[in-house]
Amino acid sequence: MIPNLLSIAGFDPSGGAGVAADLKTFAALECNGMAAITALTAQNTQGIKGLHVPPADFAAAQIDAIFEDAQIAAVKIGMLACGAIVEEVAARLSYYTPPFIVLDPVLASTSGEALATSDTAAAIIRHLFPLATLITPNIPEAARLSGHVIAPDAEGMRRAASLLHGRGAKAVLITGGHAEGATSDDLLFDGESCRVFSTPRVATCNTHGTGCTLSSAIAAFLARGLPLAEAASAAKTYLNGALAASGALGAGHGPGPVNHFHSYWKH
Ligand code: PXL
Repeated sequence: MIPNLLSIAGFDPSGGAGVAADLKTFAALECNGMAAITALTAQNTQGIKGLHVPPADFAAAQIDAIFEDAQIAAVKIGMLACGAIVEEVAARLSYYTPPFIVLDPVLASTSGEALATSDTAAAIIRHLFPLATLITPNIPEAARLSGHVIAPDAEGMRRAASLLHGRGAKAVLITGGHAEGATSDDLLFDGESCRVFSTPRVATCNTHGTGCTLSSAIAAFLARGLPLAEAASAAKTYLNGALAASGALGAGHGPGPVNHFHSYWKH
């Protein structure tokens, strides 16, 4: 059976980030995608123009509609917009207990615009850290969630992972896109050991939605039966290919999307 995956995230009309990126990633990795939308953004590749957040009980109603009808193999969580939605999502997932939950703790857009109210980070730590199989913060998100300054280097990433594990996350993948160097290194810490996944850094400005794509790819590989470290490694390889092929897409004037279907689209 093809696994069903659920993305709980925001909508980006330019298709580069949020549920659109998640659904493309699920499809490219041979999973059947579904989505519960927690926020509508008005945005293009150049920035966010507006934000509409539905009532938290409407986010919950979408999640109920899916779980009442389908067997879900894994959930990916992205933008949640406010503490009330975090609490509803946590309550619904505690009730339905899907096998895997990959949490990308989105607090701001790639260009730094706020995508969540100030109560969101604390609510994520309190209500979602205990439920998540894995959290996938980048360095700025790890700094916000840990309350510490995190150096954008290997030592800083190790410290961030340990701090967030100490705050209740079962496993932490700190993504290294914001660090520097010839390689992009992601660090996985499961409370016992650390592993680093390294790919050559791709020289492109088409990095919109990379965090969404990586976390969705990990959810897809977990649903397909890979152990956590193998799923993180395979997801990084997939994202690297999507970044390397992103130049073929001319989606706007700002930082564009990655090419999710790079291994299928040959013409
Ligand atoms: O990349 C983070 C992100 C997540 N979700 C939505 C977004 C963005 C960044 O712009 O728009 C909906």
